[in-house]
Amino acid sequence: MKTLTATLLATVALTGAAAAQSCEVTLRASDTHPEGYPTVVAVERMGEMLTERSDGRICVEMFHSAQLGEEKDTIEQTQLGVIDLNRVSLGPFNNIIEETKVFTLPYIFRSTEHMHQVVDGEIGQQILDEFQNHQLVGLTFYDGGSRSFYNSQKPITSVDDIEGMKFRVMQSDVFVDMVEALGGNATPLPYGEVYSSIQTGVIDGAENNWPSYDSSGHYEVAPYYTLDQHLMVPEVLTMSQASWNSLSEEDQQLIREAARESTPIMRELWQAREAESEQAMRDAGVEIVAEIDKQPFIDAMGPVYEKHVTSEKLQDLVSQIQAVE
Ligand code: BDP
Repeated sequence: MKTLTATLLATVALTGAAAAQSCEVTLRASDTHPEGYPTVVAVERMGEMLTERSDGRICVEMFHSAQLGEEKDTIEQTQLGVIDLNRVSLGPFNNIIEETKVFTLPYIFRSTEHMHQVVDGEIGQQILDEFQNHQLVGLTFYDGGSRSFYNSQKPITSVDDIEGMKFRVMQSDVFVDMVEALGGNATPLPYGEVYSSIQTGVIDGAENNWPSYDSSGHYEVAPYYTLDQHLMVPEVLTMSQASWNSLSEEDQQLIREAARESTPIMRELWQAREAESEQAMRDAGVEIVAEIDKQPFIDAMGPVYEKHVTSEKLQDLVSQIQAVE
């Protein structure tokens, strides 16, 4: 009896140990956002799908809150294979993968629906395919909402108010030129430096969507938010090509599918979070300029398109995007 119990216990212990160690592949995932943010949750869900579908062989370990670094650095780390999965804004890819610029041009998308049509369709796939030429695999797009200006100084009610103001932008020349076309001064900075830069007056403000404005706490130091919605920058889930190449074709397929399936999950979470954050900002006393004539903002963007949409390839992509209903 004693022996039997011992054997049983040993078996249970072994099974337990085996289960704990059964992840043959652990994919390290990076995100700048905190726990609970829609992008973070979506990648975690993707990890759960992968673990289940691979009978426990593939796991995803999420490093949220920029634990692995700011986006520009994590992109390099992903190209090197130090980070396996990386969820980032398309913005910091502009200076690396030229084609990504077309999705980050000011006012390129007419609505969320238009953006979904484009990124979910052939043009989206074409942009994802471009990552292959840069040691990366483009897996799927997530939503990034609309980005608007906020600042510490005053309510912006027209383009004229931007004159001479200093705004942080993501590290991409497209956004530097965008702010300059509006008469402001642009400072490209990593996301994590924005709060203190506003607080110390190095910059007057920045621009982002409701959930980021909320979760970063930027509203505490920049309580004037103007809904000009100049950008709708999709976010992208990428994988290191080095990590990708080390997997079997079957596992690559599992990853592709789980990534794709995480997009509708993300979008649902995003929709809810956008509304929640907007309400939280109103409750926090942010002064919101919601009624603003966007046409002068749109009209000012000509030089940005002229400077960045230069090759025939990009011109063609822009026309294709505009033609999508
Ligand atoms: C947020 C994006 C995040 C960017 C951040 C930024 O989700 O990926 O890092 O903006 O402004 O909306 O840098």
